[in-house]
Amino acid sequence: MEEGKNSIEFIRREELEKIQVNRLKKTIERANNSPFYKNIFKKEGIHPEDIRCTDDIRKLPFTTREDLRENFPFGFIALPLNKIVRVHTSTGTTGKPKAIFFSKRDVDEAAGLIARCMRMTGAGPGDVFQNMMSYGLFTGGLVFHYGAEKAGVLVIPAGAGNTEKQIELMRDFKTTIVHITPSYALYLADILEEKGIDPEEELNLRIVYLGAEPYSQKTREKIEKIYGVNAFNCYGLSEMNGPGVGFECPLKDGLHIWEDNFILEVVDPLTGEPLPDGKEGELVLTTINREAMPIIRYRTGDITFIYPQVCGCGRTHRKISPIKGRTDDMFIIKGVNVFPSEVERVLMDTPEVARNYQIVIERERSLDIMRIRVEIKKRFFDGSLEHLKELQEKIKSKVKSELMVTPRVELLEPGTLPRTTGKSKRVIDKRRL
Ligand code: DLL
Repeated sequence: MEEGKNSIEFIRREELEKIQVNRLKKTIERANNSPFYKNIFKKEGIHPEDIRCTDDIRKLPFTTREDLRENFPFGFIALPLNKIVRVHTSTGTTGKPKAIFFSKRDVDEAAGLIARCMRMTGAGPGDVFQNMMSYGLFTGGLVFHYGAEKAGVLVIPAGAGNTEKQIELMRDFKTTIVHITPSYALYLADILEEKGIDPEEELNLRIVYLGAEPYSQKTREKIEKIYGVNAFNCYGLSEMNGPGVGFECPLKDGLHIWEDNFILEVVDPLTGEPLPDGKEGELVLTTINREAMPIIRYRTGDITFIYPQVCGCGRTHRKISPIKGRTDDMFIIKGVNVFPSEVERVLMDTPEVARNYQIVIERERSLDIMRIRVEIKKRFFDGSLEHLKELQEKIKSKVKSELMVTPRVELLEPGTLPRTTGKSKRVIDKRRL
């Protein structure tokens, strides 16, 4: 694969479209070998020749999480089992997991995309990369690991957790890049602070990849400041290989989706109708370069929009905005739609706030109430009661004016809320318990 301006990243749109149409046709042929799609294609009379341009994708039906669950474990595989070399799973909060299968080529192609993302952010031979994502069925560990090796960096397969060891590894091997969830990055910062280690002075970090959960721009800035690094947003989901589906370029304004591997759509979550660029809706993705388990028009549940303009970096693959949240994370308080990430944005913009928070939704006499439990910096917590009351009011009115919902605010001492080394659980919806 050529690198630099002649690489696939900078390909002309017309050429990219041609690749997409050819690969989409091939995907339909392949998918026809899986029990799930064979049945649907037969019922709906779908053939590869129906595809003449990328918009023809709209002739194909959506695939949902329920489809994956109902056809667990082998209903989507399009290759014989003896051609499949790996499985990852993703568990939702309820029910059966989703199983995602990879052929040898799929493993290699997924790694190629990660390597592409890493190079795009300036990583390469000479870098020491510590992967602080969990290894095992979760894709954040292994899938990223293979890609990092392909990018030629020295990989430390640290996995998530075991914070003391992480710090030791970072110091011993002079780690320059880490891949971590934003919540773990903040937790790690707490531990470093407790130990009196100044991350900017005493560690060698220059890049942090933050992904696997939604977070606000303010949280990114906080992490960049604490560690003295450049932090890049990394988006992905197990169903589409795992990490590296969308990744920020050095301009850090939106995430490029690698359109030679995925066809990108944003639809109205209620009607499924395609939305124009710039309009926020649900991201729908189709794999067009996978053989073991093609997935067509997958309803990701993630809320974003496609950037209407071409990126200043010159890459022609379109960008999406950072994921605001999932359709099923959104909660409605007195008729107002609220995403946890919006609450986070307000909190992280408040200087007195420390690094951890939780949103509790409860019902009181048939009214929905949002309670924000937020840790504040020690020196403010130890301040006068009067100041605490003022701060409580300040947060309350900021949330009210930005989100149009009046919350109850509980101020907590740092370290009160549970901390996580993986994906955090920010919302406790007591109405559903
Ligand atoms: O979280 C894959 C991954 C690993 C991505 C490491 C990035 C880094 P799942 O466990 O299947 O896979 O969860 C996928 O997590 O649909 C989003 O809702 C959310 N998500 C992932 N990355 C981001 C991100 C991995 N950068 C689900 N921003 C997705 C916001 C994210 N949400």
